[in-house]
Amino acid sequence: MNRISYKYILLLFPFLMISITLSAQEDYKLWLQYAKVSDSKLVSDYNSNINGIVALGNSETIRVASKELQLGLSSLLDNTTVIQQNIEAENVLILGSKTSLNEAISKSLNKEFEQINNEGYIIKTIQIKNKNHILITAKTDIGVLYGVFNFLKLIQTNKSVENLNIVDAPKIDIRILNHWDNLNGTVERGYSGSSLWNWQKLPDFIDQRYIDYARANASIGINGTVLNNVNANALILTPLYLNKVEALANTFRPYGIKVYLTARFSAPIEIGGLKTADPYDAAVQQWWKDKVAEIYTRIPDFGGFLVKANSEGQPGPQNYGRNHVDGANMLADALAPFGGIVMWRAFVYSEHDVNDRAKQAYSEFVPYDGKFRDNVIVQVKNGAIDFQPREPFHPMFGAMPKTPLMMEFQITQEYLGFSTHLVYLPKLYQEVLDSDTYTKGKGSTVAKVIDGSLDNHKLTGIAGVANIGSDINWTGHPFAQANWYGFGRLAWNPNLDSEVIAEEWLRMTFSNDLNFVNPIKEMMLKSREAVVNYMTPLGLHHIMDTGHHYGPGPWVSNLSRPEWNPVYYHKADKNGIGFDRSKTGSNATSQYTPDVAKIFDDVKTCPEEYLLWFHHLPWDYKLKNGQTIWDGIALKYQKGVDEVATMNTTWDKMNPYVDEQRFREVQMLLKIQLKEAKWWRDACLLYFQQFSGKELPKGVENPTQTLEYFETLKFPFAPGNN
Ligand code: BDP
Repeated sequence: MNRISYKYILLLFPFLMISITLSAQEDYKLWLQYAKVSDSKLVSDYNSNINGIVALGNSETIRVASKELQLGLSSLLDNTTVIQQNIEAENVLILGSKTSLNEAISKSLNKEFEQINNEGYIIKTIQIKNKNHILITAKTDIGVLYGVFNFLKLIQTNKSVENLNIVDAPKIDIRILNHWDNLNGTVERGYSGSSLWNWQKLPDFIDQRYIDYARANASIGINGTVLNNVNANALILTPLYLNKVEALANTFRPYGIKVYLTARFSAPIEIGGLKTADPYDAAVQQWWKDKVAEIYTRIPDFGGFLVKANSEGQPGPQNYGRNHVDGANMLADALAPFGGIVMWRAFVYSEHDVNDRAKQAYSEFVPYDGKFRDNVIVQVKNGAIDFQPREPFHPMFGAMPKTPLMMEFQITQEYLGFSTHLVYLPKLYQEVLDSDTYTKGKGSTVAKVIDGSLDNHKLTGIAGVANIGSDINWTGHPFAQANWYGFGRLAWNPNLDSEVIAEEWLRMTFSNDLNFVNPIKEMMLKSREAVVNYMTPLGLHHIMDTGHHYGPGPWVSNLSRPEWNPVYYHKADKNGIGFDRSKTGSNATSQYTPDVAKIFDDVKTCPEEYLLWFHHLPWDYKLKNGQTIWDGIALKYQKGVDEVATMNTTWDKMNPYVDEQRFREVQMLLKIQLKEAKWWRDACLLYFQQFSGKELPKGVENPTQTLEYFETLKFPFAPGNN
């Protein structure tokens, strides 16, 4: 490089830096962009309704809430209204919890207060001495904070703030993220950088990101976080680490976020110096009691433990001839005096069990219904196999009426193209939540099982395996932020429509311009079916390459555990394809209630999206549209690719509505997605074609590489696989 160009760069440097920081900030700001409202008429309408803020109460949370309000209003509306003490002017925004309100106002809202729980909020236009004001109130300060975020959302999405009367409350108590973060900074199944938690610098260094993380979560109502991996390291329970955990808990507290930890079942041996971790052993019980007491002296509102036991090699009560109830209840007894809970995972399957893997969790857990302590909730994964692009709902939902069950969704895209593919997951979550278990007749949806309304449970919860990491944009893909957002919204209310969620998110994150919102919303909504089509159409599942799960690997058959091999799941041979889970096969269908079992069992009534999940069918079996299975599969793979091509052309037109950096990022990512969708199509079709022996139907593009080529692809350093 010559001197002139050096000089040129040096001159440009400050500007380059500014533009990098600015656009990076957009990525970083998630859905809390607070971009200036572009319609000036709207701005003046809003401003005429907001003449000042009166914040009642002086907790940290109220401080955070009023700061948020000031930030939002100044940046959305250039409204630099300040906090004031008295309501003198008209149209003042008042925020404060019930106890901080004067008696007359509080009484006038009795009806509304009755409708909300401790985390709900009320946003209401009220009159005081004939003057209009907007009141944001709740039973607790955290409720007020939720109200503030929702008030700002009205402005962010250009809704009216006249005559407000909003009463809203979460339907599920524990709305929690599960971080599969390791103490060495890596993230299991993480595709957006390393762990947010800098254990080395904690507790003294509080990274601004911890605060921004808490704020983002509070804005969508998430109220808990499990900091560390379910494949747990006992060291997190030592004083060295508890000190650091305490610092994080202190940081998150004003935002209503409780900290939970994973508990390694063998911790009493590994860090406690005991010879056993047998839950029947008195010394072991005492060790956990002492450990829990120690945690609560540091973190008085500690949430409790998440436990993966006797699953994929993790230690558990079965190592001592005890069962899940023994293990969970021992921990529950230690936590109960402090109000803590145990989230005991039901993700279990064993290589020694010759039964269909899809049946094992149900078989192992359902007999224990009603035997767990009141502060135990069983955490059931979405899908009896493992977070696939599509799985029928887990048969445990509805099958344990005497035990609270919580849902575990995966937000990180282990099986859905990592953080490279644009897949809008709330569409998937909604499909599962709306599924009908029929356990108490029609309408016994999964949502009703987990919000406790079906069986009257007090303890309710929903967990999302986080997709958050150290990347500037938090989630790797700008659109993966929508999955974090959407998880939070559905955790708050599992009956929300994923389309409504997509629209709010787009408006807050990018633009209110309908020329942008409408086509991109449609693109998001279709993206989930697209990934199903180009990866695992018609009920195929778990045919990803093994270990890292990146890309197709339907041919893999050499792993020691049979159920780790894709061939176990698709069972393709000369006679056909699919896993027979009907009465004639593994009879997994019998784990559903008779109404549901009947539908899945009969190949004629089984929804085609689950066809090969429940049935093994000949290659020339006719689908409802008259296509053979072979043609149907091939055309679905092609359709998935075509859908991604359409996503590309849709996005290419969005340049005018999106900042340059995010526009480019998404554009590049969609190109990779298209390349990988074709890879999936070609590799899977070439592989299955060996068995079907049939030509590709008209309309399906010819593969550009051989099967041997695809089989030789290796990715030893694919992320997330530690
Ligand atoms: C599988 C993941 C593995 C997790 C396991 C779990 O591949 O990394 O540890 O689930 O949920 O999906 O425990």
